[in-house]
Amino acid sequence: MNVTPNSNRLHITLYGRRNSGKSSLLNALTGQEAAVVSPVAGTTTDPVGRAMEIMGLGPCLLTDTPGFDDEGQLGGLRTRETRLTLERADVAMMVCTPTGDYSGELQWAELLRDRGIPVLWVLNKVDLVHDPCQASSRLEEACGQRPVEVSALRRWGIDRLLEALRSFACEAVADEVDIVRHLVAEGDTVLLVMPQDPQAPRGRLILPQVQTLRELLDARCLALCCTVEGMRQALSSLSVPPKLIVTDSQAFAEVKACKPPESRLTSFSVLFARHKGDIGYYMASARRIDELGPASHVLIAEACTHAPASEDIGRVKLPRLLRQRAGGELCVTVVAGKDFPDDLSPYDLVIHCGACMFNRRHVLNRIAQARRQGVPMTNYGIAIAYMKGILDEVCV
Ligand SMILES: Nc1nc2c(ncn2[C@@H]2O[C@H](COP(=O)(O)OP(=O)(O)O)[C@@H](O)[C@H]2O)c(=O)[nH]1
Ligand SMILES: [Mg+2]
Repeated sequence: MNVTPNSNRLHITLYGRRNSGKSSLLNALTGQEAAVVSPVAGTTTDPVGRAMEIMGLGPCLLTDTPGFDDEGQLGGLRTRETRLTLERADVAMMVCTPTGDYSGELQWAELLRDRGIPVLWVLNKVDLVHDPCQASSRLEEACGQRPVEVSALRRWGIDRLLEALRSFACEAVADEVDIVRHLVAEGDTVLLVMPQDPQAPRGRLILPQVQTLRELLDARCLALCCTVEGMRQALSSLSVPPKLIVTDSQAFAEVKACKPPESRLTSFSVLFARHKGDIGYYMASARRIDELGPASHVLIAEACTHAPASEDIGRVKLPRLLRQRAGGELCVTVVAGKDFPDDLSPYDLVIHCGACMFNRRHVLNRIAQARRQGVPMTNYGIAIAYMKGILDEVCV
């Protein structure tokens, strides 16, 4: 896999009125004519993401949105799409022009503030005014932040904007959580048990394995990889037992049975539940599985709308395990993609997929929603680990 998936990119989203120059600015920032630009209000009809590397920030996803002031029935639908991007934006850019009273921008900024999304204010179209400084001051008075002055059309101020974005976004990046680093020290040996069964993709490793390996190398650890069958041989090739063993959950019992007592044990799903979500809430919520009975209602939420592999976990394996536990036909509802309900109160438990297609912010927003509504929420890996009795035996 040579390309960073969007879920691992910092999500920077451009908001503003129609015609403020959001699409033009996206093109100027990425140096591509990726987004359609026109003087016709409402040209951008869907949020469009463009991947780019920003020096000092790393892999980013810049998202262009339809104007938040879009009108009519179609406009309403577009605004709804724009609203949905609020769930995954790490950083927002508010694209303004020198004219207008900024009341719409301020209202939108309020929504961003409610969600804790930092907003970088940008004053576009400064080529149209005699005194950009005065125009900036007027916007600053309204929004309380000195905007970055640019002209997307003439490509003025783009480097300055990237510089501002770099320092500004560091706040959001600091929020990132490591995968395995917190469990190891420099020089530790770590054994990774990775079954390569027929479900594994051909010719490559899956992303959690690759990412874990990369972090171990960055942490100056020695990483030794093996399959379940090769584990004993791997252990005997070492002069001291590994500090940590990370296994695929499905091999947990076998790995536990032959692990040296000194080695700590964890699983990829547990590491990624922590990396991607709120492990404390997930673990506490998984214990609520014990309270489920035949009258309970469980919501299973998948990030992807078409993922055959997770489909059979979400639609077959998990419901079966839950029904066995609950001792009856408990009600299971499966939703996918954007169809996560606003109201979670009908459910006794939410079980989310591993969300490899979502960024951390998106998952945390869903967890925050469940928390606010007093509904327990866990994920596939943690729920299965709990039902298999693994959860109390792993280090997190
Ligand atoms: N003069 C000037 N026009 C611009 C600038 N940026 C965008 N425009 C024009 O404004 C119109 C709307 O731009 P667009 O990027 O489609 O706006 P969006 O609706 O916010 O995506 C187009 O005609 C652009 O050429 C700028 O910096 N200066
Ligand atoms: Mg546009």
